[in-house]
Amino acid sequence: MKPMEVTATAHPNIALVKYWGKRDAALKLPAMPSLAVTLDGFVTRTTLRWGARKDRVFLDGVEAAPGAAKRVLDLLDRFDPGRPPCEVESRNDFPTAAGLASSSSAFAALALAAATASGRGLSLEALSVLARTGSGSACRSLHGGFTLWRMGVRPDGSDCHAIPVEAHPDLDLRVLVAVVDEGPKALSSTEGMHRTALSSPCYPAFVESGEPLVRCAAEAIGKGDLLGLLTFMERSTRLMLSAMWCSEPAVRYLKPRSLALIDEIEAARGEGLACGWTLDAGPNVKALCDAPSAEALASRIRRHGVRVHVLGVGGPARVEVPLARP
Ligand code: 2P0
Repeated sequence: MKPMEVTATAHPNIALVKYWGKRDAALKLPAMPSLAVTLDGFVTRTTLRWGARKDRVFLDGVEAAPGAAKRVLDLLDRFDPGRPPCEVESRNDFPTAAGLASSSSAFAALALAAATASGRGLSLEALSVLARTGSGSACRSLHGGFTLWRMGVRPDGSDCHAIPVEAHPDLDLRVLVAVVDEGPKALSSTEGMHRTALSSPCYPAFVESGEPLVRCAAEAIGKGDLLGLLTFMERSTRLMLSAMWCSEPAVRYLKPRSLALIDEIEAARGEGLACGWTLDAGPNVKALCDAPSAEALASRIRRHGVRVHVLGVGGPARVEVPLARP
């Protein structure tokens, strides 16, 4: 068989209504629906050699530890159980495993590269299902813009994938990523959400909030109602953080500076900027705002001594077309 090399890119996505807990850990089926925005500016670029000498995985230039490599190779097996040996090289242009959704773009790019290299003509929905089995939130990064991850009802997860959410043309959002700490987190999302689901008395309240908050947030996006969207995003975030904190032992990713930034963003809103905050599985704070507020908000956040990335809404995952040789 002739070796084939494919390169795919994907952007990470940030949840506006959160996923934190599974109803089926092996298939990565969530216990709640979620809604996210894909970010431009940050990108994962993955090259897959389908038909190499042996299986090898490199993440950001370094050979992956056996656990991480297995997660990658297991996904390739799902595309083709009889596949040839493969080499994977994946690079992020932003910090990995720091609560910046790096696994969402990594597994979306890998799934797209694998679909192309294996020659399987898959619908975007089927691709989203397969990306999900690599990392849950990856199913939302195949699309650009806003996406809704449906829970689905089938036990095999074949209807549990992301779908696009149409945004009002006037909704011109910016996402500010304030980097409080870019080191890898001590507790993985997979373990943190498992512990939360098993031990937190606040977890049921968070799970119940998912469906109505997704519906309200999707409506707000369709109407271009930014203030409504910010309200639903902050509510979902607070419910997730409460569920995390009430776990045994507590799941806590926040740092004092994260709280100072929340204060700053709320103060800016009090003074008239259209903005709100969210956090994920890490101490880094993300602020959502309209385009005209972005620079003023970024400079307020920088006063706290943190680096800020000002990002827009990103496009879908893509296969890079190789340049024709002369
Ligand atoms: C989300 N996060 O909705 C939530 C909010 C973090 C906080 O999805 O176990 O890497 O691979 O499905 O997708 C991070 O968890 O976890 C995440 P797995 P994933 O974006």
